[in-house]
Amino acid sequence: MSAALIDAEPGPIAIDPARTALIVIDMQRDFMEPGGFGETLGNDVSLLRSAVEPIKALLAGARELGMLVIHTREGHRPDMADAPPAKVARGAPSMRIGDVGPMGRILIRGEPGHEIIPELAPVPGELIVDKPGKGAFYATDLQLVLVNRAIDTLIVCGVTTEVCVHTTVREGNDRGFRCVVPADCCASYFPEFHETALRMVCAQGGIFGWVSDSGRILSALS
Ligand code: C5J
Repeated sequence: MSAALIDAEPGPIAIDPARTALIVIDMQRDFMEPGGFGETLGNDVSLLRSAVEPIKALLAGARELGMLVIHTREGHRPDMADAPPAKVARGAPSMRIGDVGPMGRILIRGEPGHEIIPELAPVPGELIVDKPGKGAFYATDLQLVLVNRAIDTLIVCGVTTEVCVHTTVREGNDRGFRCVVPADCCASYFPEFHETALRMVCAQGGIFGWVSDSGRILSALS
């Protein structure tokens, strides 16, 4: 299909689906399920569930159109060589990164907790970007992948809104990508942070990008 006009804040944005990537951030068991990284930090992981069905719908629409779909996972090498000591030492969690929990070692690649939840599992051909930080561009090949595919627009969703989604949007915006955030496809352990983070994206004429939702994006793409 040619250009699609998405209703969004602060105003509509025309996208070319062939030059748009859907980036699903960190929908991993470690953030979504009891016993993972998110819960060790004292969070109620059930607050993130609201994003699952809207992301599933957006994924289905993107797959139908043949859009580029990229999933990210936050985590570290088993030897933790890429885990900054300052990150591992941070706070007073019940278990630290690398400790053994009910879903294997916390936030470590290859462990069950590091996997994307089954409802949103990547299908063959979709890219997975493993990242050691909060932003999906930092210490990954994401920018190279996007440039090689002539992508100019990113639809960025996942968890959590104010941490990894926001960091990725900021990184993408600085690299010249137009970033659209579907509000209902993001979630936070802190609902007030979710709301504020979304407002920050589209304030000041869209200082970091656009905010829309799965329904408006899917109707533009249909
Ligand atoms: C966090 C993330 N919240 N994926 N990671 O530590 O947002």
